[in-house]
This record gives sequence, C-alpha cells and structure tokens, in this order.
Amino acid sequence: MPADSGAQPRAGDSSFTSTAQPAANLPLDEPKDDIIGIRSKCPHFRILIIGRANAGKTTILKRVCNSVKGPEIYDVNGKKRGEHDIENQMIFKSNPGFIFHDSRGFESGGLEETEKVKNFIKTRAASSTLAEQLHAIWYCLPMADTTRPFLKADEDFFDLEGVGNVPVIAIFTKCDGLFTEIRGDLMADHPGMDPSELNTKGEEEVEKKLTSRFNKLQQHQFKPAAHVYTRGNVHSNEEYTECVKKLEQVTAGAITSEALQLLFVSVQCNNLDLCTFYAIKRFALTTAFLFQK
Ligand SMILES: Nc1nc2c(ncn2[C@@H]2O[C@H](COP(=O)(O)OP(=O)(O)OP(=O)(O)O)[C@@H](O)[C@H]2O)c(=O)[nH]1
Ligand SMILES: [Mg+2]
Repeated sequence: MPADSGAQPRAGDSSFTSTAQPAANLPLDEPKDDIIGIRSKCPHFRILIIGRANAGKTTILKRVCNSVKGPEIYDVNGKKRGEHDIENQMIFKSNPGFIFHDSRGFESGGLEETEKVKNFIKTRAASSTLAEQLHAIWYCLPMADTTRPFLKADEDFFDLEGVGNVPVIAIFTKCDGLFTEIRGDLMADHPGMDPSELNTKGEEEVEKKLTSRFNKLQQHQFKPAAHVYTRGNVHSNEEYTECVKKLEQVTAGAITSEALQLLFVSVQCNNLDLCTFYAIKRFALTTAFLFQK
C-alpha cells in the first residue's frame, strides 16, 4: 500500500533521485543559505497537528521525536503549562528542534474552536519572522471508524480561506482498523479465499479507499499537498516507524522554500534516507550552478 499520493519521491525509486536534477533550460538560483545560517534565523521547525480526540496525534509526535515520554508544554511567554491550548508550544526533550501546536480540530462543531484554529493559522502566516511562522500542518483523520471517515468539521477545515499557503499533509491514522474491517468483509463474501489472497485484496481495497478519500479532500479550497497513513502496533512495530518516515518524506517534499526544507531535514533525526536525498540534491544544484557560471 503506498503511503503517499504518489507524487513524492521514495527511497529506492528512480523518482527519489530524479528530482535532484535541475529543470532543463531554467536559470539556476544560487543556493543561498547553509544550515548554520538558517538555524541561526530560525532554530525550530513549527508544526500544527490537528485531529479529533484519540486520533493518534501524540503517538505520531512521540515517534517523530523518538520519545517514549510526552512533550513539555509552554505558553507564549515560555512558562510551563499543563493544559491543552493551540497557542501553547509542545517540545520534546529528545528533539527540541521541533515546536508542535496541538488542536483537537473542530469536532465540537463550535464556531469558537473553528475561529481559534483559523486565527491561529492566519496570524502565524502573517508573521514576518520565519521563526514565528507555521511551517507545516499535519491533519489526522482516523480511519478506524469506517462509517464516518470525515466529519463535517473536517471538511470545514479544508474549506478555510485566507489562511496563507502553509502545506497541509493529510494523515489517515489507524488504517490497521480499516484493513481488518475490509478483510473481514472479503472473507464473508468469499469464504474459500486463500488467506494471502485476502491480504493482497484487502491491501488493494484499503489503497483504493484512501486514494478516493484523498481525492475528495483535493476538491476543497485549502487542500492537502499529500497524504500518508499510519498503522501497526504503535509501541514497537517497524511498520509504524516506516509510516512516520514516510510522513517526514512527504512533508519535506511539500515544503516549497528551500531554506525551510533544509531546516526540516536537519531537525528530523530519524530518517537517514531523507538527509542523504536532500544532501545529494543540494550538492547537485550547487554543482550545476557553479558550472553554469
Ligand atoms: N491501532 C492503532 N492504534 C493507534 C494508531 N495510532 C495511535 N493509536 C492508539 O490510539 C490511542 C490514542 O492515541 P493518541 O496519540 O494519544 O491520540 P491523540 O490524538 O493524541 O488523543 P488526544 O490527546 O486525546 O486528542 C493510543 O492508544 C494509541 O496507541 C494506529 O495507527 N493504529
Ligand atoms: Mg494527544
């Protein structure tokens, strides 16, 4: 099952290296910032994670930051806080390069919550300081409840207007639940089907469902740039770790500013493939620029 929209490069694929090539006939910009320069201007990569209660938000953040412990929460004045508020900054000791903001989305359906999230994104988009800006949004959509994959509130989020152009990644969480249900239906419809065939067909059905759900989101104004999924035993399973690596990969691919892309790649510390890919890309661009002179 592919973890993304297919548009992003993949480790091991030829597409993973092909984007390192500069577009033909276009003049190349001089690669400007090195990582020390960028991190002195902006030491953190700031992500808003949104999703209804129990969607799997904290689990993703812990895995991204390689932490078994929860984050520390600070208010805008840097004072330690316990309560949940979108304005508060969540930082994991194991990786202080990320600042996360956590929102339970619009599930209450309250106008107040909708306005709060909208204002938060808008205010951060309007900030002239790179370090204060929001750099990416991860929107979690749990797939365990197959009867209600999207709430009206989720659709409302993707209809937001006037909130800037921060990249949004749709994360379909708990897809193991979706697979189990689909496999169960297949087994009921085809009692004699071989277990391995059930698995293959189940995977295909999950893939189709996720693609069609992503396509539905693409019809909105504030559409996600890509999608990934999470599944597996979140405490130990390699499968879950691969999902998180994919999330990092598509997030890097969705960032349009080269400086921010470099910041993101340097801050994440799990994904060696991603570091290697962007190091090669940067080297290729620098070399091409020098030869052009
Ligand atoms: N089966 C399965 N369980 C998951 C997955 N992701 C998270 N979980 C479980 O779902 C439960 C809720 O996860 P959290 O990460 O705490 O969810 P949250 O969105 O932070 O929840 P709130 O903080 O209450 O809003 C935990 O028991 C996780 O272990 C997944 O992909 N598959
Ligand atoms: Mg949480």
